[in-house]
Amino acid sequence: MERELSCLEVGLMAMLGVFMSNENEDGKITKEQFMRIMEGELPALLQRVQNRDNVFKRVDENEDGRVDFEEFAKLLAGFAKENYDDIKMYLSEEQQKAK
Ligand SMILES: [Ca+2]
Repeated sequence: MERELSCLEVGLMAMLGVFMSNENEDGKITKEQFMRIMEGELPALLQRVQNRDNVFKRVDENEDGRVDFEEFAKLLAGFAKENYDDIKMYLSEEQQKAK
């Protein structure tokens, strides 16, 4: 029996889908691919940073010059955690607009 995906399932699948559509055969993405994803999918996060190179240095925890899914997921979770209040306000404004 098919059921509709929950909101969080959709969110997780979107996160995985963005990564998977960019990953290479080694299951990782390059710095260039990572920066393209950031520009296209998370422009608000990029706007906040002074030095874009630092974003990559921060996400590439094992310093292999590539981003694996674990590093990518940690970045997104960290972004949500650090910007909890802003995201909450943004979502509530969007909900108001939708009414
Ligand atoms: Ca890495």
